[in-house]
Amino acid sequence: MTLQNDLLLRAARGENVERVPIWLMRQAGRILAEYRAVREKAGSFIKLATTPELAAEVTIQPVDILGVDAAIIFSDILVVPEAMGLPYEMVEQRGPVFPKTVRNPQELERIKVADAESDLAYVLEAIKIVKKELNGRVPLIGFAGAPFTIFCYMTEGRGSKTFSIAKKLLYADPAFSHALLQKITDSTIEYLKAQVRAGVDLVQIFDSWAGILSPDQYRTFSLPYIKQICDAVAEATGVPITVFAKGAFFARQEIGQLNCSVVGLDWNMDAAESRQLIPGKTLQGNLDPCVLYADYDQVKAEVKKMLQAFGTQRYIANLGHGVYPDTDPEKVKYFIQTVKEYSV
Ligand code: 1CP
Repeated sequence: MTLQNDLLLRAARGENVERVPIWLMRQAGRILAEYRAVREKAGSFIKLATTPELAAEVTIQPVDILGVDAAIIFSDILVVPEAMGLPYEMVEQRGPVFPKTVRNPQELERIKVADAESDLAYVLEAIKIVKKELNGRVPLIGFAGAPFTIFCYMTEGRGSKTFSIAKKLLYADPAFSHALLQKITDSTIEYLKAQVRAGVDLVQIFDSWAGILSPDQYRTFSLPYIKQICDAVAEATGVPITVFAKGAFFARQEIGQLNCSVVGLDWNMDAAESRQLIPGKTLQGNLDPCVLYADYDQVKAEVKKMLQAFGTQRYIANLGHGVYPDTDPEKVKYFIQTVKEYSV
């Protein structure tokens, strides 16, 4: 099916656009009262994420309500460890927790490479429903966590500011670490390929914890696995791939050389410097989500500054990380409208 609004895909491929496309990381989520109502009905985050009709409903909400130029499938990066044999719980006000972790070769033995078509069938089903219901209005983004970020949760068992248990393993047992990272990578490649077969138009890899690694460690434990994913998914599917490595300002040049079309930036990364370090790719980002707590005039001023810095071609407007849950949805709408208005 041809898309009515393919701005995001054209920008990702480096084709000309008549205005800058925009979407928001975490757009399908707690900022919307309409999301909270569906989540209430589902009973829990996990129930919502594993019920394809409901996951599809909250995926489409931001397209209708906020006017974004893409939908992102409502799911979580943690469905991959779950499919590998490590179930998680979503604890209210605290976030995800894994009752069991993987910290040694014996525990690794019990972890399998996920079979996307069976273990993650509910996500693939949600994708099919969304594609049908979107009916070509905007593209649908699929996603997965980068192997290192998934490794963090599988070893640590929960969120952390430092992920020192995960990082300790990189130093103490590199062979184990590489073996676990490879199993996650193999699972992720198959999962992203399955998402494309189910209908997603492009995919994003979230390396949310990239910034806790030193440049050397990043080159050893994260980049090679993202590279495997980009190479395999690009070859098998041809869809544009976005790599978003939060905090990895030090690795921009190397990320820019990956087999991907788009590089996501956080707000610590300067636009002009990033253009220089990442030639020939589309950039995505990078407004500080806290700007959306400021007044309307300040939001407008920051948007104009961002558009001036990135230009209108080879650029996808977004925040530098997910939108914070207590952001006023009216401010989010204003952000989106302002990008649309000032980028033509
Ligand atoms: O109560 C709830 O509704 C749970 C909140 C929530 C939501 C809405 C979680 C728990 N996950 C999600 C959905 C989600 N997660 C999406 C949906 C699509 C969209 O963007 O609109 C996506 C893309 C993710 C990805 C995700 N999950 C990442 C990578 C992106 C990022 O923000 O860096 C990470 C790190 C997670 C783990 C996770 N899931 C949920 C929480 C609170 C966390 C972070 C845990 C931590 O603090 O370490």
